[in-house]
Amino acid sequence: MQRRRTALLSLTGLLAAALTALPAAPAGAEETEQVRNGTFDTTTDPWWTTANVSAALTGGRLCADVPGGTANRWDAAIGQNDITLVKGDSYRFSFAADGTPAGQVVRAIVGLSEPPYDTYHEVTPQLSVSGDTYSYTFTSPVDTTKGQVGFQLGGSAEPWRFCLDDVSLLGGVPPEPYEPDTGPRVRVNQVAYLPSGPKNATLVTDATAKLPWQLKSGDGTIVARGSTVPRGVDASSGQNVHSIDFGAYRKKGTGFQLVADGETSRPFDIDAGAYDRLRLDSAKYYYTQRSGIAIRDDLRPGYARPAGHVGVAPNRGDRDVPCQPGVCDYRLDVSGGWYDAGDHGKYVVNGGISTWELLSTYERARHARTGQQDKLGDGTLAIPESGNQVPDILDEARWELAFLLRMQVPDGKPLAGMAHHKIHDEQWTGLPLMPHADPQKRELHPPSTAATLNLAATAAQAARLYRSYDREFAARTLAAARKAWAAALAHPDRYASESDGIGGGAYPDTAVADEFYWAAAELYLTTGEKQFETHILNSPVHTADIFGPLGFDWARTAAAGRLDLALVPSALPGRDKVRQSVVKGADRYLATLKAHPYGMPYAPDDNTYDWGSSHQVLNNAVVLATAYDLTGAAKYRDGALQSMDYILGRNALNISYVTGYGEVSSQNQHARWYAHQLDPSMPNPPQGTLAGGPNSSIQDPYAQSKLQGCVGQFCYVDHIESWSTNEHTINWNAALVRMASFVADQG
Ligand code: 9MR
Repeated sequence: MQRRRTALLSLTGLLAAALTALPAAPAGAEETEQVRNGTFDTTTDPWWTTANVSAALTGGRLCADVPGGTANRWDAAIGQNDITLVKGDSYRFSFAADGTPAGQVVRAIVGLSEPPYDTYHEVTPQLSVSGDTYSYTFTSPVDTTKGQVGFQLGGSAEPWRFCLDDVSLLGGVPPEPYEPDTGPRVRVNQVAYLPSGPKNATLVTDATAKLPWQLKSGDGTIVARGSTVPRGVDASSGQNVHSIDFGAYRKKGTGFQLVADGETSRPFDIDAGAYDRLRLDSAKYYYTQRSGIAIRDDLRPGYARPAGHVGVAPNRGDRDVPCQPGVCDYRLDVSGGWYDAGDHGKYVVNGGISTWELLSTYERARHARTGQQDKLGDGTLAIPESGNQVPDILDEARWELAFLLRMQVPDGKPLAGMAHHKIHDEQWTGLPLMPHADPQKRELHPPSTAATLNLAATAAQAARLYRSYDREFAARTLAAARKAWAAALAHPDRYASESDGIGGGAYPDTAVADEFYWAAAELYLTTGEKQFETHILNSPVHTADIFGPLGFDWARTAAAGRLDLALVPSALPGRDKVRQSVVKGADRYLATLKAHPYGMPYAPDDNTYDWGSSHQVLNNAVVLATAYDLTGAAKYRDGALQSMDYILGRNALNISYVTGYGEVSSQNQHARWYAHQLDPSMPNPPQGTLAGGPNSSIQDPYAQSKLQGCVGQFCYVDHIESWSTNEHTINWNAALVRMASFVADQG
């Protein structure tokens, strides 16, 4: 798909912490007020209210009675339209407000007054009874004369009173420079290194000659020393850096710190225990993503919620869902499955790769020398099915598989056997919004070849993995996979439209040779049949060099087939070559990692970090881990282990991208029901949730207002509004489950 690329600054000197070269306010720019009558001296014009809000002048302010019992913030609102915004200009948005009784919140936005009602800036402060003044600066990502300043007041159970004054949107103000707090310049894995594993760190410094370093144990004793290795300017961050290798130290302990250049790192452990926890937490993430079932507080304290999309008002439910107009004449029960991410959409493309990576975590454990199957076995994940004698990881994946099966076009209908690409809301919803409170109409989108092959691949894989637990389910999945395969062959070029991105993500993919290859591989490994073997051997994908810098993901699925053909025993002719191709791919990632002063197996072309880069780092590490599983060579294992350091804090921002792991971690991921940053009564994402991570294209307005000109690793901000750098998704967490399991197994 075409992506807009931002021009990257080329930085030569040291940029220790700062990153952004923000455009200065144009010389002589005048500050101009965009809001009319923000002071309410004699009238409330031209402000409007929704019909359920009664507003009037009260002592030179606007005061409003807000009804209780509305569902969404925007169900009761006050606003002003026809606001002009200029792309790239900075604005100061300020107002004074109070709310009675205490505890009420207002969602104050600057956005578009017409569909699709984009929001360019939003805040949701909790109001006091005595009143406060609020002020924020942001940069407009668009040119429009249809802007809106809005105060959204809905969502409260009880009626309340809101008063407003001195509303201002001042154009031509200088942009507020954004400087992330990157803490100490010694960058480490803030969670843990394995006692027997590699131990590397990165020092940000302007020194060009080597420097001494010391390792301190929890009680402050110096337990090891050495010298840094100067590495010059790192392209991925623009920083001058040194690397530190303290792998010779192998004793277990907690609270270690690394000291160099007068800086002391954040603390870390030398111990494998954290990875046992991370394996479980990253896999537990899926239960709270489930649609169609109430989340139990006894299983996830603090995360209980009613079942989403089961047809209880205001939900319209996923049990009887029509197609988009003109797409089909039937309705389907497509309840269940996992919500994709921070949104309420459910997508077969993306559901597929996510299911595959969870199943492959389980399957790897069965075949690899260090695999420990019981670690995600029955009773490990605290899910409703725990105790049913089936490994919990299989129970969790089955929740999604059941949904994928429901997305298949029924017999007798046009395109029977294909899978609908996705089901989601008719329009994008705002944040926060609990799944059960989503009032939107839900629709099935057209079947696609890619979705059909995602179904074929995962259902075929399921057939071999569930056979010993549930023969009937295994037979059902295999039959569905065969049917999907035949339907994809009959309709090999039905592509999801790139522009079908209203109300949900598009997940467009017009290159499906890799999905055909993956599905053939899974069907072959399950059945051993000649027809699938022939497809594999004739596919150009089989011998193509598929281990590129960005790694595999929902759109690039060839690796899913290749890794399974390499790892799962079969009689495939030329299987040795398949295994060698994985090792060759791993050699390349190892070379990238060795050349990288932050020790990452990830160096995208033009330093353009992709959407969800943190999972791409992990998926490249999966190739390294698989090379270790195939060969037993320690260098691949060490490469895979070292990749985890970047995710857990050894990076330019000094942040762990996994919630709850490390002293400073991502915690405000874009999420409709973990929206703590917008509504203090809601939780943050559960521990073990991976953030998408740096994304050079910064597609969302919030990131655009903070990160213009960012370099690689710096294109990230831990803010709920930054959906292009800071979302969480089922496919990204699957890569974390896969790697956390591998690392834990090496302990
Ligand atoms: O992860 C997806 C990324 O690779 C795409 O470039 C992007 C645009 O199509 O969409 C991302 O996926 C989002 C999906 O469309 C909707 N749910 C949230 C996903 C993560 O942001």
